[in-house]
Parts: sequence; structure tokens; C-alpha cells
Amino acid sequence: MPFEKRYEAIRKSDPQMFDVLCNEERRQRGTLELIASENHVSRAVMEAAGSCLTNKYAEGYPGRRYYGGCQFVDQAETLALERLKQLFGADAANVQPHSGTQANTAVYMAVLQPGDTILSLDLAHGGHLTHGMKINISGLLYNIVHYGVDEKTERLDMGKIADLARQHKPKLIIAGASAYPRFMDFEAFAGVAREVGAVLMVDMAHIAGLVAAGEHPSPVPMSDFVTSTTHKTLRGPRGGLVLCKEQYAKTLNSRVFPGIQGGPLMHIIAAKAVAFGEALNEKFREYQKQVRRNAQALADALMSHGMRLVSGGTDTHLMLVDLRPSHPNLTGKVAEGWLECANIIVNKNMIPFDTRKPMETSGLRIGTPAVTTRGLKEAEMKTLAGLIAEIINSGGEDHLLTRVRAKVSEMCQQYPLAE
Ligand code: DSN
Repeated sequence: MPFEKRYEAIRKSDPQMFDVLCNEERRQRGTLELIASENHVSRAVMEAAGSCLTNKYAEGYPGRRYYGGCQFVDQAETLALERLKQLFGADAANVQPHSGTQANTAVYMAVLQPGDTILSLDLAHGGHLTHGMKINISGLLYNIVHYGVDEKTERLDMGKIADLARQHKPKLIIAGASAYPRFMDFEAFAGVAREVGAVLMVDMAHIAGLVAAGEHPSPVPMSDFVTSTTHKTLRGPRGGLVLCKEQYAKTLNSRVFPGIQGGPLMHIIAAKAVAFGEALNEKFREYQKQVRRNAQALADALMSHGMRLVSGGTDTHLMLVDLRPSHPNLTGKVAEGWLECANIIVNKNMIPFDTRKPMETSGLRIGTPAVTTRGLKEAEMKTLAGLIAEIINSGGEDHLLTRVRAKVSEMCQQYPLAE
């Protein structure tokens, strides 16, 4: 069925919004999405997210709600919880956080008092804004000490992190990143946390799908809390989740609701349950293997075209291109714009020790989850790397952008998104 047919009611009631939705659907279908934190969900996830569960208030938790008529949304939330715990082997879980930010904030409120110290990765070295950025709630409420990557290896140095922990005695240590291309040693983090008496929270938002499929070491056994979004490699609807040890479950639940949220989004929780069900399937494991194989192939091919990658490559689904050595005058912002003109979508990103501002940057972050969902494999990664390198080397030359756009369009037709 042509996708426009799915928006029939909107076409009749709100032609302006119909146009917006169709344009975005055309954009997604006609571009190659290399933003590392994005993906394309299944039709089943989309149906659950667009279902009648959006009509239902269900403050509370399954079996203990502040509203009548919750018997079926209780089933939806219970399915989500059971599947999630099975997927990651977790003791306890909460699927109500509206986002990763809410998930992280709920954990902070469960174990910290304002003024307590958090030790976390610097945003400028690949961390996340909810891990203590000055004007995020985390940075406003808590005392933040950051670790970074080693200047030479561009990898985490667990010795230095342990020293910082001994010096500052954080109450909470956060492991997790939004732009770190290497495996993290969660055992080592747990050892540091144990030594200084800190709680360990791993924010696995980027790698959750890889962890679920056994393609990245799991942080669940050795962490007090594990948070995640549900829409990145995990390929669910936009949202958040928290896993924790049983001893924290009651406090954590009360910090999510009524601590920082009211009514849960039951349609999204149903969509999370559908996505977790998909992630339990063998096909998902194969998908995640391919995500990593594609990342490896893309990284190798980009380097063969003379591009420098932060830390020299990737273990995961993403890589960071450092534009400085090959193109000292080119910013990530400009390169992102050229690539977008050719329908290749990436995001500018700070690289460690970047001297440019976050809105300019000297780097690009590139990830393979979404193009792998479309069915692209290693051979297409090589082609893509060649196209990216051509564009960047050409200085955004118009004729070339037009030619690459035609080639990308051909690839999109060859690997269409599911109807
Ligand atoms: N904004 C997300 C990302 O792109 O990595 C993190 O929340």
C-alpha cells in the first residue's frame, strides 16, 4: 500500500499536516540515514505507537493504578517489563521514562542529594548532556567531576578514572557515552565503584541493541543501574528505560512516578513491548552482527580514503571522523551540509580536544544502525565511504553533489524501507 494511504484520515482533516508527514516519510525513504542514534522501526512498532492506548491514563504501576479501566494497559506494561528483563537478564525494570533524560534523572533522584558528586565522561569527549552538562538538570543540581579520553589513544584510561574516583569520592559513577566508538570495560568501572563506595550507573543508550544481541559486553550483571533509550540500536519507539538491582526497584519506581513524571505513555510502552519482543528474536541478533560488520567496513573504507578516525576505528556501531588532518579548514557543520545536499545524513560532532565550538566542530559522527535496517551490507558501505570521501575532497562541488544524490537515490530504491 502506498504510504500516503496510511495517512488518509489526516489527509481529510488536516491537509497541512498531511503534507508535513508525507514529506518527512519521503525524506526518510529517499535518504541514507547515518546518524548513529537513529533507526527505522518496524510497522508493528509503529502500529502500537499509533494505537488507542494513547487515550488511556494509567498513573501508577500494573495492578496499582490511580485510574479505572487499566486491565489491558496493565497487560501491555507487564509484557514490556517481562520481555525487557528477559532480554537483558535484569532483576528489575521500569519502562515508563518518557526519554533517556528522564531515565537518568530518575536514577539520580533515587541515589543522590543535591550537591553530591557524580564522576562521568565529559560531553566534549563523547559523553552526554545528562551526565553533568552545566545547564542540564544534572549539572545544575550535582557536583560534577569529569573524566576524559587519553589524548594519545583517544580511549578511556581506567587508571586515570580510578585516580579521579579516589580523589573526589563520587557518590555516583556513570559509564556511558553518545560518541565513543570503543567497547567500555564495565568490569573495571564496577571495580572502581566498589573501591570508593560509589553507585555505578551505565547509560547504554547507544549500545543497547548490541548488548541485547551479545555484540557488546553487557553492563547489567555488575551495575547498580543501567539506563537506556529505546530508539537507537534497540530499534524501538522514542523513549527510555531503567534496569536495576532488586534493592533499588521500589525507590526507583517512586522517583519515575510520581517523582518526575505523571501519566505514562501507554501507547509508547506497548510499542516498547513490541520492540523488545522483536529484539528477543534470532533475526535481531543477525541484524546487530551486521550493524557492527557494516561499521567496521565503513570505518576501514573511510580510512583507506585518507580520513582519520578518532581512536583509529570502531568496535561498535559508530565512528568519529576527525576532519582536521585531511581538511584543516573544513568544519563538521559545513561537511554535514554538503553530505545532506547529496541525501547522506550525518551529524557534526565534537571530537576529543576539539578547539571548535559545538555548533561548528571538527568532526562528523557516523553510524550504521539505520542503513543496516534497510539491508545495506559491506559492499554498499565501501561505496558509501567512497561517496563521502569524494564529497568532502571536492569542497562540496555542485555537479558532484548532484551525481552523488542520484547514486544515493538508486541505493534507496534498491534497499527500500519496509512498507
Ligand atoms: N542525542 C542523542 C545522540 O544523538 O546521541 C543522545 O541523546
